[in-house]
This record gives sequence, C-alpha cells and structure tokens, in this order.
Amino acid sequence: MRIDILTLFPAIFNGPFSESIIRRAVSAKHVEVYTHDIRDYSTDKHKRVDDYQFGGGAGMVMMIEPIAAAIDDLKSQRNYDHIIYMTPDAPTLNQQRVNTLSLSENIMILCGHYKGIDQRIRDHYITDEISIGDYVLTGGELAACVLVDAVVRLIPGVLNDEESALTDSFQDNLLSPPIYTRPKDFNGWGVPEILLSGHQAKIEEWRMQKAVELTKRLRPDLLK
Ligand code: 6GU
Repeated sequence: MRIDILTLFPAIFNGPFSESIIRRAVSAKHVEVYTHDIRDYSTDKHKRVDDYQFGGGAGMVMMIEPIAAAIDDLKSQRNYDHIIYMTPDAPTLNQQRVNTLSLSENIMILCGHYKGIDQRIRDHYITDEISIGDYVLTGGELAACVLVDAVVRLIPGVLNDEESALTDSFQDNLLSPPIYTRPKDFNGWGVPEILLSGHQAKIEEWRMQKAVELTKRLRPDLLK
C-alpha cells in the first residue's frame, strides 16, 4: 500500500510514524507513506495558501489552486482507490471503514486547516470524508495519523500472531474483555479464577460474557 498525505504541516507526521509498529511496517516495505507540503504547490509569489471566504465570516479558507495542483500532480502518477478529506463535518471513522481502506493499493489523505477547504475540492476531487469524533482539532493532521495507524496495522504481515487484529475490540462490534498477566496476586488484588483454570471453552465463554456485559454498559450503541 502507498499513502500520500497532503498537508500544510508535514513535520507533524515525523513523530507518530517513526515509532513502534508503523515504523516497522514502513521499514519492512508493507507500506510507503509520503507527506507533501501543499505550500510547495502555491504559484503565488508570497506562497499564499489561504484566503478570505466569499460572503464574509470569520476564519480563512484553504485556496483551491494549490490543493488542486497537488492532487492533479499525484493523480497523474498513479490511480487512487480513495481520496480522503479529514474534516470534523463528516461521518465518524469506525473499524468497518478502516477494514475497507486497508484493502486499498493507493490512498491519498488531504488534511484541512483554518476554517477548511474550498467546497469545490470536496465536490470534484474527494471520494471519502472522515471525522475521528465529535470534537474539533486545529487541523486534520492528528486525525490523519489516527487513520493511518488504524489502517496500516491491518495490512497483512504488519502484525505478528501475538499482535493479531482478529481479537480487537470492534472487529465484532464488542469491546474487549478484561485481561491479566503475572503475578496472580498483586498487593492482594487477584485474578478471576476461571482464567487460571485451564478450561479453554469455559474461559472463552467467560470472555464473551464479559465483552457483552461491558459493551451493554459502556457502548450500548454498538449492539444496535
Ligand atoms: Cl478529521 N479534523 C479536525 N480538524 N477536527 C476533527 C477531525 C478532523 N475529526 C474530529 N475532529
């Protein structure tokens, strides 16, 4: 998979992508991730990328020309399965969406800033719009990091057996049951007996029961 990220702040991505599983996935060539500075596509002599909105109102809008030039440049080099715009005014990301995106060959992610982007980019270039929750971030970059992390870990070969995604919370619309490791007793705090019993079928039954119980209590919306 190849992921191209269009942003005004490419340096934001340096940290998140240079640690842990994402770093390993890039090193092992399971995924290529490139950031592109939208400002490099500005033809304005002051390298402007934002402008006042028609009709007035607070906040600047990202200009259409540099974004269009950046997307056209990338599209001339390969086909994209998804051209995604990260914005709070969009459907919320969920595991089902992540699963679908993880099957892509090439995806492009556009990060908005200021008030957002000129609507004509959304109308004519964008194939998917994604929010990561009902709160507002200063820009789409951190949301894009979240999306990339969630997608990359599902690419075959990225996770090993111990890290397997098959038992993730949400893969079956259930939260994960509680987990424990050694010691059996920590300051008098024990571990559920069933997990020490060796009865695998009973253990799985317990885990399912806990998962359903937790989901009912904390996220009843997932069971609908
Ligand atoms: Cl994708 N962008 C911004 N700016 N804020 C958000 C978001 C995205 N998702 C939730 N809040």
